[in-house]
Amino acid sequence: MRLVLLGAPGSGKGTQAARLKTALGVPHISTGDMLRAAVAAGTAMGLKAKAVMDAGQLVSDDILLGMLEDRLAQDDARAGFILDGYPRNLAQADALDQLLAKIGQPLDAVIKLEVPNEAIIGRCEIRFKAEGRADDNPDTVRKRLAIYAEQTAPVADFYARRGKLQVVDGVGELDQITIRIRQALQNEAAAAG
Ligand code: B4P
Repeated sequence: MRLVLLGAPGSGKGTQAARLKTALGVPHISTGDMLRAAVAAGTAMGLKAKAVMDAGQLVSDDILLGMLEDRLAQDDARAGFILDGYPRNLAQADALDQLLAKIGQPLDAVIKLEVPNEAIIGRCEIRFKAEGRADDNPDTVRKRLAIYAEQTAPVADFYARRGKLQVVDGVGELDQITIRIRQALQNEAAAAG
């Protein structure tokens, strides 16, 4: 299974990917987690990314593509993957298409988690208080939501035009949302024959 999870920051992509990876038997590849690991390791790239992430902006497409290419080349990704946080703009969507064509691993499904902005701001505020992630600060979350609307929302249209997009309600109990996603994947598989 090669799956992309789309959705606004804080829509629960990472939360759901962590639950789905065992059931689907594929790794959860989160570009946000990879960037945070680079920040924690203090690499040159991590230091550069930190300021951009803390400000709620998107890290450069070149850095992300290189990182993703290396990750997809690892053995465990041969069985497939759940991609969380990538693509975040149309240039990344094009780059992903080309990369997957090059390695002969086209996407099976794209799921978008839909959550109203007010709920997202509330979730991130809870995490900000619990974990102190700078980009969960309410003002920064609003900035991230604006960037999402401007740059990432068109990515959903990009996949919808190809008949690949399934939209799932991301509000409710975690178990319920996981069930909705798995149902959407079954629908996609049935439609693909
Ligand atoms: P990400 O790590 O992708 O951060 P996110 O969007 O906040 O995570 P997600 O949607 O997975 O939400 P989560 O499950 O954690 O990106 C961080 C930054 O990295 C970006 O701003 C950018 O700077 C950079 N970056 C990453 N990828 C990039 C790319 N491709 N290009 C450029 N830059 C990139 O859930 C959020 C919270 O909600 C959690 O606390 C969770 O417990 C809670 N929650 C989840 N589901 C819930 C539910 N159903 N009900 C209530 N709470 C829920």
